Amino acid sequence: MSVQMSNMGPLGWVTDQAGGYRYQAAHPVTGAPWPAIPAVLLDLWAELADAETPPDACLVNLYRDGARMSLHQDQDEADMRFPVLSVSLGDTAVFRLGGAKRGDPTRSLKLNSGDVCLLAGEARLFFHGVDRVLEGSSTLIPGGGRINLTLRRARPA
Ligand SMILES: O=C(O)CCC(=O)C(=O)O
Ligand SMILES: [Mn+2]
Repeated sequence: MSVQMSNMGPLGWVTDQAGGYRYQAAHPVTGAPWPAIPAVLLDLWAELADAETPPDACLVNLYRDGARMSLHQDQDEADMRFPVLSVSLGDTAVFRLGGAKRGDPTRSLKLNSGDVCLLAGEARLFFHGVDRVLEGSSTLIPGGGRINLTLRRARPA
């Protein structure tokens, strides 16, 4: 995967050759807990995703140098009734959204800095990915690129 990743919140989504993809409470290299999810993101989740149950994971993706993300479903969470909410910052992403099956038709849409994407209901398990990032389309991120913050409820409520 060409995207650089970190996390905020009680759980982080990590991967390595030994363990594959998983949620865990500590940074895989340092063993340190992840920093807290900022209040502004918790408020956004309460408003748009779920008013009662907070997210327990916020993935931080950094796209630079032609990084992209292939078409996939978010399915490592315990309860799919909780939506996936993400905030785009910095360079514009060319986002691809399909359907519930890999072969379903897809559409392309741009996610600009400040855009919020909510995968909820039927769309919770829709295939999606990032075809490319339009380098230099924003000056927000020092050093350039795009940051995507993805809030999820990984464990049961
Ligand atoms: O960067 C994005 O907009 C999507 C990220 C994503 O789908 C993921 O991290 O699972
Ligand atoms: Mn995803």
